[in-house]
Amino acid sequence: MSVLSECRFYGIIDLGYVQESDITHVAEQMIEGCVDMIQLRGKGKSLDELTGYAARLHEITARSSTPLIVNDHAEIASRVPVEGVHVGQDDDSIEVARRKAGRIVLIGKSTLILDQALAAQHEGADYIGFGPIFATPTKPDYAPIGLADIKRVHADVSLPIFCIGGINIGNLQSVIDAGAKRVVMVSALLKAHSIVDYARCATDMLA
Ligand code: TZP
Ligand code: MG
Repeated sequence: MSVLSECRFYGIIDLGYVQESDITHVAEQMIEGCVDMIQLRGKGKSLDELTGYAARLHEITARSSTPLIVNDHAEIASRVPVEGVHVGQDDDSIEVARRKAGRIVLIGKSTLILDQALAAQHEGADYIGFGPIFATPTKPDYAPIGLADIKRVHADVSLPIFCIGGINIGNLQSVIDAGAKRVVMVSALLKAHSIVDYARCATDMLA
């Protein structure tokens, strides 16, 4: 598995943007573009559906040892050899997610403010998402937090921190300049004319 500490660019395959029939092709393009880590996010999909998608994706990601993380449902990790699970503030606790996975996996947690980031570290997360930094159609109900706290969260939290939310190639430099070392992209990457080229550009900027 790629070492989490070396992962800088995290791509999410969100089924709100990608047809189920395209997920493996999208994963292949992300990997060709040097995405370090991939998440499967499928709001509203059943556990059985997501388990099937995760199994298909893992056949692809395993070839390049790209960690595959599943969103929300730790049970999937007990059925498919994914490398990790991502939970939000309203999902299972990290302890419960670890129990449901039933084996050692990476667990990431979404955080919106510094206190949540510190709490996630205390709770035993392996990494955190921090944001939404900018307004995003992918999570429209959340107010963006802006760039101001990025330096502070990096000073106070020792886990890998992935800034997320409304990030694209056009604003990525401002996020890096604000102190980010790692970012997540969803819609910008998935809607790119060439996922491969877009990912390569982002990974170059984060190198
Ligand atoms: N968590 C915080 S913002 C966000 C998630 C899942 C959505 C990010 O999506 P996009 O399209 O990169 O703004
Ligand atoms: Mg969630």
